[in-house]
Amino acid sequence: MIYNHSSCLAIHDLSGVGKCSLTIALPVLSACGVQTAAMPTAILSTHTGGFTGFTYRDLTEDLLPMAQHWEELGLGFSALYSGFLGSAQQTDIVEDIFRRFRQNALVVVDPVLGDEGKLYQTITPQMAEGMKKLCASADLVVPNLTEAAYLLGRDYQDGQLGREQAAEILEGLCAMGPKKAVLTGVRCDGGLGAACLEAGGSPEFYVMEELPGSYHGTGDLFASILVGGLLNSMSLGEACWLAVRFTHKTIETTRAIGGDHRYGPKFEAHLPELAAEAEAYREKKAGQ
Ligand code: PXL
Repeated sequence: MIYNHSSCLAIHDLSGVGKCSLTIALPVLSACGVQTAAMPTAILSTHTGGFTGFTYRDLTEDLLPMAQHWEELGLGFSALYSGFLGSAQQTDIVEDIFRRFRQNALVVVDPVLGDEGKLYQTITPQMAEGMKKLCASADLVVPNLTEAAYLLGRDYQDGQLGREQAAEILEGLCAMGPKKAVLTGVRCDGGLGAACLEAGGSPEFYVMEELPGSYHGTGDLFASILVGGLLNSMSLGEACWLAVRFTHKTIETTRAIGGDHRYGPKFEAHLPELAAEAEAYREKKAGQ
């Protein structure tokens, strides 16, 4: 067995029910062999997508003290990975935390703002504005089409996207600052998946047959697998393909089991396969 020595700082909310954010990032990164530190940006009884009456504890005041304690402990990370933030001030705070820990770390921002053309319930225009700055400080951004439209100040477009349109969005994202971008929820070549670009390179497209319905938490699942793949030394394209395949499998399982999709993707049964693929990749790399 080849041990994975990488570590990640995951900065997302903790929603007690309705898998998303930390309740996806932690198990997925663990399956990929990555040791992960959790920095919760807010604690909620459920996520905000389709639930009402949820509790919401904003942890803005706790983020810097947590980071300072970890600095005192001399901790370092291979990746810093942020997602849903709890308040508008947190975009600046997370940028500061990136500055403190970014030495040798890959900085990944999933700019969690909205989906299907709309902002999530708790996301204010001010937060969306702050997210642009945070994205500019990242090495890699992973927006869906709605988030990319907000970040680039464009109209949201649904439906099939030509390769050229997707490439143009990816170039716009890289022009904001990050050297790498992955666009999710891309419908092209008759399928659904993701497109990725490393600045100066050519865009790559990874799509599979689209399954009907919309599944809450799949963006978080995709981004967490992507980070897990990268922390196993996969290329951006390889990690994208891993994330597309496992997200697709999970949606198949979630559909087969049925029930209320607000409770999140049923990825648990696939974690052993993900762990096996990650380990097989580490072994292959070690043997090269
Ligand atoms: O999956 C994105 C997400 C993360 N965290 C919270 C959310 C959402 C989407 O609705 O509400 C709390």
